[in-house]
Amino acid sequence: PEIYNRVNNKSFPKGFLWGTATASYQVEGAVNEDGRGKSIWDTFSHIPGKIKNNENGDVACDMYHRYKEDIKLMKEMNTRSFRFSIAWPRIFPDGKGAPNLKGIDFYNRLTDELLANGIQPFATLYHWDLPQALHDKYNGWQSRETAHIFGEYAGYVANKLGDRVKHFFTMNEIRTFVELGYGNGQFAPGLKLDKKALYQVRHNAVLAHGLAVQAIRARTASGVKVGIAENLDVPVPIIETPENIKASQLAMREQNAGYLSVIMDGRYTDRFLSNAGANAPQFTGEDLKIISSPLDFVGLNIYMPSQYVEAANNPEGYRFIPFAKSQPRSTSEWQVLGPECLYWGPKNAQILWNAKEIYITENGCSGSDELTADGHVYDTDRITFMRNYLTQLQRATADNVPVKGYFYWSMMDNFEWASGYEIRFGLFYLNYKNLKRIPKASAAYFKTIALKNELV
Ligand code: GBH
Repeated sequence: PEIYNRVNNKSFPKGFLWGTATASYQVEGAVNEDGRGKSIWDTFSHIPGKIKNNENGDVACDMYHRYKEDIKLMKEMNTRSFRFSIAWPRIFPDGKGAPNLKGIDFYNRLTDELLANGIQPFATLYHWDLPQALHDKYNGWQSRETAHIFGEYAGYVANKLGDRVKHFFTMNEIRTFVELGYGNGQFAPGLKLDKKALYQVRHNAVLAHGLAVQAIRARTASGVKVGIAENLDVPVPIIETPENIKASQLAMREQNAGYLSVIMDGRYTDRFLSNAGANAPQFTGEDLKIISSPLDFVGLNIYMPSQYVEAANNPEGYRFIPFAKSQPRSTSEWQVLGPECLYWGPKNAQILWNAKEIYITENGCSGSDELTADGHVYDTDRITFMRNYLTQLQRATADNVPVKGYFYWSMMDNFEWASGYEIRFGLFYLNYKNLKRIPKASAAYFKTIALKNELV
C-alpha cells in the first residue's frame, strides 16, 4: 500500500522552490574586469597540465556580461530561485582591506535583476575562489587567520546585500575543496599535505563557516537566513529494512564527521578522533561552539550514493557494499547513479540532525550532449536521471521531510574545474564558439515540472 500511494501522489508541497545553480569561477569570466583580484583558481588553471585541455575560466560563459539574458532564460523555464556564488576577489581583491565597490556593484545588479524577474536570489559566499593574496600571505586555509578574514568578508557582503538577499550559504562543499585542493592536489591550490596538516585545514574550514554564520547574523537585520551547502556523503541502505536503515544513519554521521556532522552536532565523533590519533587537529571547546552556530537551513549537494550499506555485527554496526561494475554512471568518472540518495540524504539529515529546513542545493548529471545540425540537444539520459531522482525527492516530501526547494546543477554548461569544458552538466547547452545558450530537452522537462509542481 505504501508503494501504491507513492506512485499515485506526484505533487510537491505547496510553495516548493524550483531553481538552478552556478558558481562564480565556473560561469562569470571577466577575470580582469572592474578591479577583480586573482584567485587560486586563476593561478591553478593556468598551470599547464592541471586542467583537461589546459582550459581555464578567463571567459567561461561570460555571465558577467550576459546575466540579464540568462535571467530571462531562468524566468522562461519557470524557475523562481537562482543559486549563485560571490567571487571573494571581486569584493576584496587582496582578500581583506579596502572593498572594491565595482565588485559589490555587480552582485547588486545581479540581485536586482533577479528580483525584478520574480526570482529569489540564494547567494553562496565561497565556492572555492580564494583570493590568491591570502594564499600567498597566510597559506590560505592552512591558517586560522584565513578563517577570521573569511568571517569579515562574509559579514561585509551580507550587510550590503541582506536587504534583498534573504538566503546566504557560507560555503560550498568544504569536503571537496579541502580533500581535492589540499589532500590529493587535483583542485586549486594543488597541494598534497600530510595527514596532520590536512586535519588542520579541515578544522580551519569548518571554523571559517561558523565565524561567517556569526558575522552574517551580526551584520544583517532579522529575516536573513543562513545555512551551508555541503557535499553530503549519503550511504544508502541496500534493502530498506529497519536494521539497514539504522546502519545507514550510523554510517552517515561517521562519513560526514569532519564536515556536516561537526557543524550540526558541535562535536567530532569518537571514531573520527581515534582514527585521527596524533594527527587530530588542534581545537578548543570554543571552536566547537562557533562551528555549530545554529543554522536556519541546511543545503545538501547530492549527486550519488556514497556507498550502499547494510547492518553488521561489528563495532561500527554497518558494512559497506561495493558498487557493481555495471552500476549506471554518468560521463563524469566519479558519478555513479543511484536515485535513492535523494530520499535518504534529506531523510537521514532530518533524523540525525533534526533539520527543520532543507534545500537540495545541487543535484545533476553530466551527459554526452550533442548539438544536432538543426540546433537541438536530445539529452534523454538527463531527463531519465531527473525523473528517477526527483521521484525519490518527492517521496521524501510526501514523508514529511522538510525539503523546501531543489536547485538543479547547473543552469548551463560551464567550466567543470579540472575537467574543463568537456564535461557538461547544464540544462542549457553552451556553444563555446559563440557563447550561445541552447535549451536542451531537459530544460523543457524541468520547465514543465516547475510549472506543475509535480512529477511528470
Ligand atoms: C559539485 O561537486 C560542485 O559544487 C560544482 O562546482 C561542480 O561543478 C558540480 O559538483 C559537478 O561536478 O575526482 O574521484 O576525487 C560535486 C561533488 C566532489 C564530485 C568531488 C567530484 C571528485 C571525485 N564532487 N568529486 S574524485
